[in-house]
Amino acid sequence: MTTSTETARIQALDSAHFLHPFTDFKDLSSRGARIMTRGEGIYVWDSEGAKVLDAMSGLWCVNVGYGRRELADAAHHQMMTLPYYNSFFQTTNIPAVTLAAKLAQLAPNVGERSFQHVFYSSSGSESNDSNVRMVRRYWDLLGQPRRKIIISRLNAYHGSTIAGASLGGMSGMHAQGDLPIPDIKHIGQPYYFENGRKGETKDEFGLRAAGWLEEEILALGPERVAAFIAEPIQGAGGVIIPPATYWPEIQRIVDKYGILLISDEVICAFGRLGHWFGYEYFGYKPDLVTFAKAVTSGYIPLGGVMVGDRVAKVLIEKGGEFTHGYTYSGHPVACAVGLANIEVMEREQLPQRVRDDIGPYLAKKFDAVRAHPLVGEAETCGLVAGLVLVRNKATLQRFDDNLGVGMVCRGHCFGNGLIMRAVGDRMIIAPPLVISRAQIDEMVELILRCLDLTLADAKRNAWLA
Ligand code: PXG
Repeated sequence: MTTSTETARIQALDSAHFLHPFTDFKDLSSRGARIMTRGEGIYVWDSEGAKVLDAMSGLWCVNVGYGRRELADAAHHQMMTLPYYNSFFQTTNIPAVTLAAKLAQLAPNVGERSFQHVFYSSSGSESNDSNVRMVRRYWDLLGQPRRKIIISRLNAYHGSTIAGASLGGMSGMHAQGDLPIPDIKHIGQPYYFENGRKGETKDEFGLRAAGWLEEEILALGPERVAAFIAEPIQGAGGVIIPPATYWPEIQRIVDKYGILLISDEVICAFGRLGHWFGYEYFGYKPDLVTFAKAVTSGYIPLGGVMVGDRVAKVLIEKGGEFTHGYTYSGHPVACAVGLANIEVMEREQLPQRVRDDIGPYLAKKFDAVRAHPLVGEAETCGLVAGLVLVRNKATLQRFDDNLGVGMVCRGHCFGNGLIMRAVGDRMIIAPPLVISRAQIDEMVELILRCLDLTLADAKRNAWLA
């Protein structure tokens, strides 16, 4: 713990020198950033000594919780043995090889599609850039160079590099920097609460939303479409859980037109949905799987792409040199931490625990959240959950965007020892997979308290209908 004077000093340095990601610099400078100093289990502490329940696992990544010695020891040991060596010029290193083999073992084979190969990066964004490079190379090598277009979805998040932000469907990001780049198209998202029609069931909507992909393929011409990219559940977009009919229909469509399927699992892999990978939960068959974040539980940057046999065979057999890679592709320290992280997850059976025990427990506890007068819908899947704040529970009328009701709620969370994210009028959580039942109770109580406080504000400001 530091003193308030020390907090003020660090905040002044922060605003003088550190440009934060996705931040209004001037606004942050006027309020001062909260300084996080320590973490243990599912909690973090700030420089004023306040303890906070981190229901976002950092930023969807600290799946094994804070303070795990095994991961720190693995980094220390690897740094003292071989902190770095490149894998460009016919050299390799033991942690990178061992982790690649481990990931290949964990990624379930689906039908004729199996995953034997990994391409490493240091983040989700870079991994999706690698996907664009690999997908285009694949079709070039097959003599179909016109297949360039990658179809994605509005409100998707696929990273913040030029390609990642283009693949993503965030209008605010596209508005800065002339994005998307050419040959990337977007279809609607499978968000029933927003896009479902009156009288339409969730399942009917799921089929209709998947149908937008077929419509887009036909409008563009199937011979121009290279791939479809999607998150199993849209994370940063607000935890949008697709209806059960959505993914099987997407599978039928990509198979019909022979286009590649990229599953961006930067959030959904490594136990979040109760499986090692999100595509297992929904039962579809991707050709490429993006991972990052929880592969190391966020202890050190690491990302990559699981490359399915369909693509790998072509790149390996026909490709010659693939002119793409990063200095830190297969970084030995990051891969050693990844291995230690997966060892912890296996030993503590974290994916199974999410699937069979703590995920269903969270779902049950969320009944109370769903019943809250300010909540129009609340859904969970594994250990992610999202809820939407509404002006009128009976009619499900939503708040005007300009009121910033989500930010009001987030403010109450911030002041009451809970980290819960706001995405517009949706509040979302993704707690560490090690959270106990008692801690889920504590988290849900905090959520309800913050919803009560937000409701009181809404009443006071006459925002309710
Ligand atoms: N794909 C998905 C599905 C992601 O969630 C990325 C790619 C990019 O990963 P990197 O490691 O390059 O950041 C992500 C990252 C939020 C938020 O506000 C979510 C992410 C990143 C920053 C903020 O929820 N996800």
